[in-house]
Amino acid sequence: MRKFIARASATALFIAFASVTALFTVFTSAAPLAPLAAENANTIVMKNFDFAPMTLTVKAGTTVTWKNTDGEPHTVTSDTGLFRSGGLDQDDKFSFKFDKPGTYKYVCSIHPKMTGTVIVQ
Ligand SMILES: [Cu+2]
Repeated sequence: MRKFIARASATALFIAFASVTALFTVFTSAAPLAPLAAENANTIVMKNFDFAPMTLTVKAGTTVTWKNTDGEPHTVTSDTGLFRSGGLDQDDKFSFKFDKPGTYKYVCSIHPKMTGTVIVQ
């Protein structure tokens, strides 16, 4: 009898847990996430002394935005001089519109090991 009760309460616990999980999934997968993803699609984040993603592929005419999340200043400096952000402090942003197809390499001029590439199709 005790064994049965233990099993029954384990089952009840599992069902309760599953219901909560299902509800949580329903609420967290609601529509508001979609616009956020679209907004971030052409954003490159500077984090832990890296550009993320290191390579971003976009269509011609796209404006790419960089955002520095580090406590250290970074820059977005094109290898060819096409664009140059100047120093970006934490939470600062820089945007550039890529009109022509090509491969655009850039670095952080303060930390030259930080490199990134934008591929415009
Ligand atoms: Cu840097």
